[in-house]
Amino acid sequence: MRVSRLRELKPTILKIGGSVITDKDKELEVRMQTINRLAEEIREASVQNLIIVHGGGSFGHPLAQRYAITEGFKEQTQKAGFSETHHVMTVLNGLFMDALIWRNIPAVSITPSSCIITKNGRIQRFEDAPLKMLLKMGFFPVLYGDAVLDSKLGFTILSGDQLVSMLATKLNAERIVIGVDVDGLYDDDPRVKKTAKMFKHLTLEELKRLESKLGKPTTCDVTGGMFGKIVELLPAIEQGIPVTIVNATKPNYIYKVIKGKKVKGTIIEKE
Ligand code: IP8
Repeated sequence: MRVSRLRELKPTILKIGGSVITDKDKELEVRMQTINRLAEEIREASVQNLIIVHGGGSFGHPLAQRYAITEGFKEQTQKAGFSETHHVMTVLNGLFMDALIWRNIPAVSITPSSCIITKNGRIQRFEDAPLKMLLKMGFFPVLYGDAVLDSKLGFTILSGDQLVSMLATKLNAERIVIGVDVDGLYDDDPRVKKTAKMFKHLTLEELKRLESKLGKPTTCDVTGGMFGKIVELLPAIEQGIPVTIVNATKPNYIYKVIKGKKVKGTIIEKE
């Protein structure tokens, strides 16, 4: 079959937060059971045109913070830190890939640091041909937040959320699903404040008004936690791509949401 004649459906972009697949309180602590369960849910949902992006959790973030990778290249000692940060992300990605591939999911890992260059932390160049071809052929590309080269800073950290937003706008995605470790988007951190209220539905305008009130991260997260996540998604929402935020630590939530079924969570739409 000619590749040019293969499917051209709009993709769904699924982000699995680092706090779901790792224990953010313990460095390099993977939650393998959760990864296996999520892989099982993705297999059972058997959807087409899915791009998966995962975060760094207790793999990428502590190292990135220790070596100040986000701030850019200032001294030679950071070089080992850049390599280590990128390496631990490939290790976490490998564990995720194991879980997907051994379940016969045609997932293929795309290493962001090999196809993306940022400028002052924002994506400047992205070689998207392999990703587009993988999608056309029915593979599931899997990407992740990574330590990447930066044309102004030397290097920096690229969050999975900036990646999700860029992919969604570039490929005009059908929707974005964000799997986190809380039930949705709250007006305060629900793990700290019991009175925090969850939003079921928000329009772009409502979200912009709320921006300043969204919770700042309480554990080590060099890319801004929930606040950073949502701000990154604004361009995609502006383009009319809906975002659903759900609790991926709860069994079957990811399965249901990618199947298009209703689950508890926050939906953010342009209007
Ligand atoms: O967890 C950051 O990605 P995120 C990845 O999606 C690293 O913010 C290397 C810290």
